[in-house]
Amino acid sequence: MAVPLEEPARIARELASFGYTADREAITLLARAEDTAGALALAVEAAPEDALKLTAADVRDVIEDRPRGRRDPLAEADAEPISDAPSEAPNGTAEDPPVSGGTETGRSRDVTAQSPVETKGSSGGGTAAGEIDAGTTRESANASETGSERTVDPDLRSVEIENDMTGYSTGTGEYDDFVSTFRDRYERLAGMLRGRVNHRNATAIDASPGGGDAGMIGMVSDIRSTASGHWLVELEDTTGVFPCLVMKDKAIAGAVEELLYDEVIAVEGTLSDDGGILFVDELYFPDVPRTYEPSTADRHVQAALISDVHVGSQEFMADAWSEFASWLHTDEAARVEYLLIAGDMVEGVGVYPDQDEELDVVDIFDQYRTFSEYLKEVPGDIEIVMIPGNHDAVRLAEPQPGFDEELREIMTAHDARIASNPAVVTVEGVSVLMYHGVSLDEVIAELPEAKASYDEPHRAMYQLLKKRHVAPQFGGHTRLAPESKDYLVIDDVPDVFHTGHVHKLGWGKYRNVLAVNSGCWQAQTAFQKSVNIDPDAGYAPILDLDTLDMTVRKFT
Ligand code: D5M
Ligand code: FE
Ligand code: ZN
Repeated sequence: MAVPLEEPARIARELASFGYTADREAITLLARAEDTAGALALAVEAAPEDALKLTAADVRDVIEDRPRGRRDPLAEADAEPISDAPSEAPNGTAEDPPVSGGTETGRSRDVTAQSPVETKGSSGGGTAAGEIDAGTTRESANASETGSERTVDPDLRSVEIENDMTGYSTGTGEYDDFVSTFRDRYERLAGMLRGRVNHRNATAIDASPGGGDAGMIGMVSDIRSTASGHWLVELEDTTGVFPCLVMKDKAIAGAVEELLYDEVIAVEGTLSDDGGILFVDELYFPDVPRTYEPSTADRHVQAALISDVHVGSQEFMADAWSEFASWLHTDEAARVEYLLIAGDMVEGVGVYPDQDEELDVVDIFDQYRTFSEYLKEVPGDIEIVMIPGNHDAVRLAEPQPGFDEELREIMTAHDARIASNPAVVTVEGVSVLMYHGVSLDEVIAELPEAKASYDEPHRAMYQLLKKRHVAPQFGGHTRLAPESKDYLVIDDVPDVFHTGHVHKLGWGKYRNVLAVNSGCWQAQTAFQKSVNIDPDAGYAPILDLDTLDMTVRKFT
């Protein structure tokens, strides 16, 4: 009898019901045991009282009927890889390994494996799914090979989190705090632009006589078209505001279409004879240097980049999630050692009008409890990092601090790392800027279709990289919390930019930076139907940290 693919997830769920997570090795061993249920019960009974996670050693103790008791941590570190362990597994198990890669039913499909370039990228999940459909006929891996591949060496791992403002919020909501936030934004973005133009401040330019060259770095405070169809862009710095005119027939007029309020740019040109206006010849964004070279990991290791799980919604795709979690237990996923979740863990309560009609779990804490149960299906040896989104129970205004103690208590089982939105997570040398993505709605609404659309969310992400700010425009969809520092500035160019929120899958490279919008685990809601949002649900982009290539897997 073939062991169904969901076996590992079923085992993980069963363990979860006893309050345990487990290593992949442990689950593999349980799945292979002749009497899985019996072994599971024994393992749970024998597990050290204070343990949250069952290890392979715990399981081996009961399967091999070794004397029970606390394991020796040193012995565990030296434990044999599990390829050597299941000698008791009859040969028959080779045909039904719980860790088979792909199934006949094609529940997990290798949607596409390509290294996108700046100009191409994906064009949304639907199209991408049609491109390559590998994996559906892949043979199951030989059980005797499985163990060695799934050995995880914690010493090789590294996760560092920067720009995490959790616990450092200073804002009181006073006007003065906004002044500091914007001052900080200006200073830091202006610092990136200083080498490009010969900057003089607004007051100095105002005071200078007409004619001659001038350059200025400023925050966009107004954009108007003139009666004759030119663009009047007002730039503000710490000393004042100065009007800059971009003629409609100049090549740079196209750049005006990309401007958002409150972003910081530099311009250069000539002053009008009366000195009252700057005619712009050049316009610069802080941008990513063209020569940017991303860092990569020193070994072949992968990270799954997901977001928008929306547990608690009637549309949460529990089956797809379990397929994904099961796949993580397979050999094919043996190198997936990190799981990054970019916000909207749960559906939340009262996020949108009439949302309660579509709730499966109505209490917010119960939603996190349920989410935590689903998280336990993920192998216990995968490092998880999560940031909040607009549906999560943290303040809505950005930057959003990471989950508070009460929520952490609920989600302790998997020992996930929790950071603010946004945060920079460096995984084995690869820096991943994680941001939930509420500003993407704004970028898509404001910019022309070709520059940003729901079908190509990564293009909207390119705009944020170009502006070196994750949420430039203030006062629209995106709510900003005043802080002494602007945590939304993209100080250092990341190697990977990971967002979610728009529920559309899309990825591509912008000047060598991989931008990934990761889709969702929620089927179309009534609201989304009413506004024609067709979500890409059940996709898991898998990133090779050593090459920055991506493979997208579909789970249904
Ligand atoms: O956002 C999912 C996507 O759908 C995102 O692009 C916003 C949009 N959305 C969803 N519901 C609404 C309502 N009620 N008003 C406006 N925009 C909406 P998520 O954060 O997952 O809800
Ligand atoms: Fe969402
Ligand atoms: Zn969202």
